[in-house]
Amino acid sequence: MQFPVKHTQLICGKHLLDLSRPVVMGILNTTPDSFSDGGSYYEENSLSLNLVLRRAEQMLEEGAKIIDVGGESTRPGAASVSEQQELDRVIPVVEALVDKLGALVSVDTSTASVITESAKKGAGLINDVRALQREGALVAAATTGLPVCLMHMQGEPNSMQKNPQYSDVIADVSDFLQRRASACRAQGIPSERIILDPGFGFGKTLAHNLALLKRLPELSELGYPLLVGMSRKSMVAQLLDRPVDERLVGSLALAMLAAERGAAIIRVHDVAATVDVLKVLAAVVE
Ligand code: 7PJ
Repeated sequence: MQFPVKHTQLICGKHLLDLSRPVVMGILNTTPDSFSDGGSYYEENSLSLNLVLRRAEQMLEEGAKIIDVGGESTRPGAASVSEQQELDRVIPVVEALVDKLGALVSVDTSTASVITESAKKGAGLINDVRALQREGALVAAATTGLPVCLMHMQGEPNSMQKNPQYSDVIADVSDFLQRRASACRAQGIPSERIILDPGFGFGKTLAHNLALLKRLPELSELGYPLLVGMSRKSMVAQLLDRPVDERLVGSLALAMLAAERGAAIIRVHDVAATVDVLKVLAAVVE
């Protein structure tokens, strides 16, 4: 096999991202309540830029090519954040990672003002779990000139896991992603700047997640690079019955399977271990 990405180089602001083989995106949540690393960077109830910088630096040393900064927890049942809260959490972090570490920063947001302000501070990629459907988000993203990651989600985070249903999960996800990619192109975002993501765990049962992983090559055929995020998610818990701090091995196995099936960007908490897995895969593929 060969890694299937067609547009092998993505222009992310000042950074050129080489996707000729799969790369790791490290997760950095600035929320106090994310399910896995939530609250890790808080001191006396306020976000510590110093702790954030140390963690980002570690992920870059371990081989992450992108740091994904999020300020709104999307886990089922998470508290909603105001626009101002999200700006307060995300913008100083983007600025610090860009200025102090020279990092390629992706912003995990659905909010137009967060997209615009992050780009001003030097973010290189917009990652939206709502695929730029919130008011103003699509225009804001197009105006930045940055690549966008469009993710599929059924429903909204507070209710999405209640009873997700599809007539054909692959076709439904694929149709949605193609529609959103068309909307982006119509707004002036060229296809070379579009990344797609099936949205593992976002309004999906275990069976849906497994079907999407098994048939990932079909999504890859749409011609856009794919991003996947399964790290420590409940699909690992359902498969292995493990608490969140014991999901590394399951997450690595899923990362390997996704990369082998064509994922270009793997979004994870455990950077060093995932980079090792991808090196092993690349050695076999090339
Ligand atoms: C994803 C994400 C994902 C993309 C989150 C978590 C929940 N962005 N943001 N894909 N998941 N593109 O990390 O468990 O799967 S937040």
